[in-house]
Amino acid sequence: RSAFPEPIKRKFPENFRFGTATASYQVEGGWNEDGKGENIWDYYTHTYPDRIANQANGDIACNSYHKYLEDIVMLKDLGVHFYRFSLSWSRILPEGHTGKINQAGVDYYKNVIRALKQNGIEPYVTLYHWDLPQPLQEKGGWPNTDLMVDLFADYARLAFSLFGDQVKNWMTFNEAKQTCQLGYGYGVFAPGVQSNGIDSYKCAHTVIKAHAKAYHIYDEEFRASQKGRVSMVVDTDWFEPASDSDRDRKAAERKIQFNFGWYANPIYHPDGNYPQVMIDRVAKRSKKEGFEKSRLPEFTPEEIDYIKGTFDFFSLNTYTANMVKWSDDFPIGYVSYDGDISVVTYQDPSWNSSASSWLKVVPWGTRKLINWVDKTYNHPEIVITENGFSDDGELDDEGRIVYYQEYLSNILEAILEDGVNVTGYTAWSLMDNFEWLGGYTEKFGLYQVDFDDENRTRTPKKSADFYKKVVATRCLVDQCEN
Ligand code: GBH
Repeated sequence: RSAFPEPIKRKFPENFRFGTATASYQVEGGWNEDGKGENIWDYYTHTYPDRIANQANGDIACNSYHKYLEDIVMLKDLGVHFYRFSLSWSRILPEGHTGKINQAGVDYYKNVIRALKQNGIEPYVTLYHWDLPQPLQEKGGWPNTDLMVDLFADYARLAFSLFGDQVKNWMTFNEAKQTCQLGYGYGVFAPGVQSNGIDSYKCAHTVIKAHAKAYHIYDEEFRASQKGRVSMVVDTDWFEPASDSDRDRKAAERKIQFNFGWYANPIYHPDGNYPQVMIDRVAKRSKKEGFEKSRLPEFTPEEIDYIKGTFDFFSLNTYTANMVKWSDDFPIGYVSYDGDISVVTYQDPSWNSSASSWLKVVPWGTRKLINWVDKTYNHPEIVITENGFSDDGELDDEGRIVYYQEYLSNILEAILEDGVNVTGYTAWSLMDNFEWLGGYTEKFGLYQVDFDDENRTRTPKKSADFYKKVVATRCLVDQCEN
């Protein structure tokens, strides 16, 4: 036994990639410039301003449409390996279809991608981060499966052909559950349709098919020459059983299957299709409610085969955790996704909070989640495509540093001790931006943005310095000896 303790050396592996992320509507601004079409968030924030904190919108946001070179200087300073951003569909296709291409929009993204590459930063591109062209919403939007699968596939093909020589990591959809359940279920996100447990299921069905079609297009038309990777981002909280009882454990599993398996199973599970518990429960409740068939659409066996396996790596967004308690089935009467699940969730009052009501600091939950994903989906390569913390935007952002330190530490333990294949991490967000219903009141940035200043001046926070050190050393604070 040595008289001295072993030096601590807990490093992220050599091939591990660090990045940071934003999304088009949240940062670009330039909402009607140079031929961009209107999208559902433009329409929603302009038509229902009271639904957003301080009646804010993304008309100007961080003005990245004009200031992208400054953003890239920030990325370069952080030393990140990649930048995850999204394309604004209606900037490229103002009417949503490929019959009309907006060259200025194409040029904008070509410029962004070129500048990133020149600075040694890999572009990770999301095709859809919630900003559907408004003309497509007027034709029914995502619940209109027949319309949307092909239109999305056309858009994806165009993006691969325009940018795929430079872009090697593609994500089709970001967190489709937010689009479907918040946008077409509860109706709190754009487009504001309230059809809980009906259109929200149709929306998901469309998105999953559209993703699969885009993946096959990449496979058949682009993979050989472009040699990139395609994935779909699925998000979830970790769900911890409220007790060791069988019932609470069953409830927590049911919750994660509805919340996450809904999208992940058809694509990432070796058997494909929706989770069986979801198929059974929605069918049973639909029948009791008097529907002729299940509100959950069915995939044919051919569709199940076509969809399963349409990924090159697993993209996972996660921020927080919830406790889950068993409940008897909610009474029949109000048709809803929540009734289909019938569990009770809550967050422990002892968990540290953030500026967002839903976001509590629960780092151990992320370690459990990535282990669950690893086990459930047969050990895929996992890239954490979003993780982060909100506050009021202060430069001395100790809360964010603690969050990143603790979450990254748990991810590192999952890699080194549990053997989970996590190969990348993405901090949400590069800079403060338009936080959807929260407007500019919940700040997630490593960089502060002054939204009262016409210049949208960016200033690094303390956490930017912290993240920069982690990226450079592959080590967390006090976990390596120098
Ligand atoms: C991500 O969603 C998004 O991808 C990103 O755009 C966003 O900025 C980031 O997280 C931070 O929120 O109480 O009805 O308003 C994370 C999942 C979904 C969590 C929406 C908060 C609020 C629902 N988020 N949810 S509601």
